[in-house]
Amino acid sequence: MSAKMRLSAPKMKKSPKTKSVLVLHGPNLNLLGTREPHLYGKDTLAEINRRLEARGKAAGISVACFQSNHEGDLVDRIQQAKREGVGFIVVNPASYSYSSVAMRDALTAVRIPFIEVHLSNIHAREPWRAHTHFTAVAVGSVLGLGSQGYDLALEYALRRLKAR
Ligand code: CA2
Repeated sequence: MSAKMRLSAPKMKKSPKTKSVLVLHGPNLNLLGTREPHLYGKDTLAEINRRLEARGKAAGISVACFQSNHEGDLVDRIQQAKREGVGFIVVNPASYSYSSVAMRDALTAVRIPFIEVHLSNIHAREPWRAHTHFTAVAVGSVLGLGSQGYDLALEYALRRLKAR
C-alpha cells in the first residue's frame, strides 16, 4: 500500500452506541424524594433521570437510566452495556458500594470507564461508609453534591465521548 493510500484511508467510525451513557442506580434509590430528604435531597429518581436523558439528547448522546434493588440485575445490565457498546457509565451503587464485589468485577470486566456518584458525602458519615469497592477502579468520584452530582458526572462523560 502506498503512503498516499494509507493517508487517505477513511477513519474508522465509532458505532453510535459508543456515544451513549448508562446511568445506574443501586438499591433503595427508587425511594428518592419520598423519604430522608435531609440526607438525599428532594428530587425523585424520575426527575433526575428525565433531566439526565434531556441533557444527553441536547448533546446528541443517548442516556439510558436503570435502577434495581437486585445485585444480579445490576450485573446483567453492566454486561448488557458492553454488548450494546455503551461508552461511559455513571453509577451510584448505594449500599452495594460496601458489599458488591460482583458489580465491581462486572465493571472491571467490561472495561467501560465509569464515575461513582454518591448524593451524600460518605466521608462525613459513619466511618464504614467511607471505603467503597468502586473508588479504586473508577475514573473518579462525585460525593456530597446531592443530585447535582449526577449532572456533573454526565457533563464529564459527554465531553469525553465527544472528544473521541
Ligand atoms: O449518598 C449516596 O448516594 C449513597 O450511595 C446512598 C446509599 C448509602 O448506603 C450510601 O452510603 C451513600 C443509600 C441509598 C438509599 O436511598 C434512599 C433514598 C431515599 C430514602 C431512603 C433511602
